[in-house]
Amino acid sequence: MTQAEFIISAVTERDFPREGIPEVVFAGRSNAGKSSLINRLAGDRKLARISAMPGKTQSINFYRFDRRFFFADLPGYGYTKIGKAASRHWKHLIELYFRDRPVIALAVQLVDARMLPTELDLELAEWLDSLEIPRLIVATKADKLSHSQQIAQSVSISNAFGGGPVIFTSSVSGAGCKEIWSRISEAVRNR
Ligand SMILES: Nc1nc2c(ncn2[C@@H]2O[C@H](COP(=O)(O)OP(=O)(O)OP(=O)(O)O)[C@@H](O)[C@H]2O)c(=O)[nH]1
Ligand SMILES: [Mg+2]
Repeated sequence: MTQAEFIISAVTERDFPREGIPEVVFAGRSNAGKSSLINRLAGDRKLARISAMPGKTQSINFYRFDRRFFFADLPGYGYTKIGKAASRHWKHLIELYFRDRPVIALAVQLVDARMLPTELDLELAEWLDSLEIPRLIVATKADKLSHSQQIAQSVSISNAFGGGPVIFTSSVSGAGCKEIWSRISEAVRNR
């Protein structure tokens, strides 16, 4: 696997990369495990910063794999303590990002394997569908559940999103990462 490098922490649309190569975006609630999964997939623990403080990151962090594609780590949503102004800024930035980014090959939507998707998770899924951005549901922190709990949650999470596959993953054990990479490679190839 190729080495990934941090490119930019985008705070306005002017910061978005312009290479025109495909992008895989990681979205989900604050603390869902986006940055941890990116690090695990990249095989580099220090690539994306893991927040001790949820909701602190208000920027979109871009990582590049060779000159072939980007990972975009979105700031998490649903964290109540960030305040109205920051929350507005977040929404605006994300909207700009999704509206005007034809390079997006896949949106990896992360949900905590132990919970049910929230209203915001479902809203995001609907929005991605309306923009015709392909999405992949990934349930994180699978290491916290037994096998039978995973099976039960897999059904509940899938149903909440209106059906479709859910990949269970763990940034601790690496479970599910091979499957996620294969979906990413396919999406990037077909972009
Ligand atoms: N046990 C376990 N813990 C995890 C896993 N993935 C993430 N965590 C923990 O969950 C917390 C949040 O992880 P992050 O990767 O920072 O989550 P995030 O979605 O990037 O959070 P924001 O940047 O605030 O939106 C950290 O304490 C991680 O160590 C996992 O697969 N298993
Ligand atoms: Mg993060």
